[in-house]
Amino acid sequence: MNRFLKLSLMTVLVGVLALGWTPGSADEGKKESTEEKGTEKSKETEEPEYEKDENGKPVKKDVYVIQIKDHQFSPVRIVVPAGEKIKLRIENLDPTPEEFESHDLNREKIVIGGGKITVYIGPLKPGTYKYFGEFHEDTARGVIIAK
Ligand SMILES: [Cu+2]
Repeated sequence: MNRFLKLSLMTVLVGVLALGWTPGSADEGKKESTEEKGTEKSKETEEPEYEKDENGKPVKKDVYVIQIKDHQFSPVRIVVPAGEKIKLRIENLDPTPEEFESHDLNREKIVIGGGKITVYIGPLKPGTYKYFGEFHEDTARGVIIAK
């Protein structure tokens, strides 16, 4: 993405922030994901739940959470099922913005400081897919392995 576009996006995001985003949502996000997993477990015997992605295609409700802290991704390596649409949630615990970017997955999306985004990927062929944080490329690197 070019610098000008990035700056414009950031300005819009800061505007949204000023209008009503409340701090501490990174923490809430973590709780939420724990609860989701808990719910999921109690429904183990039922059919898997689906929701729709931005194109209206069904995607499994499981969420894979990747956090950014000190300009590093955690976990650095996640394993996801091949052949399925995957929902990723990227949570930025740093106060500075980062851009989740992957040439292998053809995705790039900014995460504001303290914010979180959802990225849908797949269905993936089995293999290793690299991603990085474009704003801190030296330290922010990770892989998604589809099996
Ligand atoms: Cu970019």
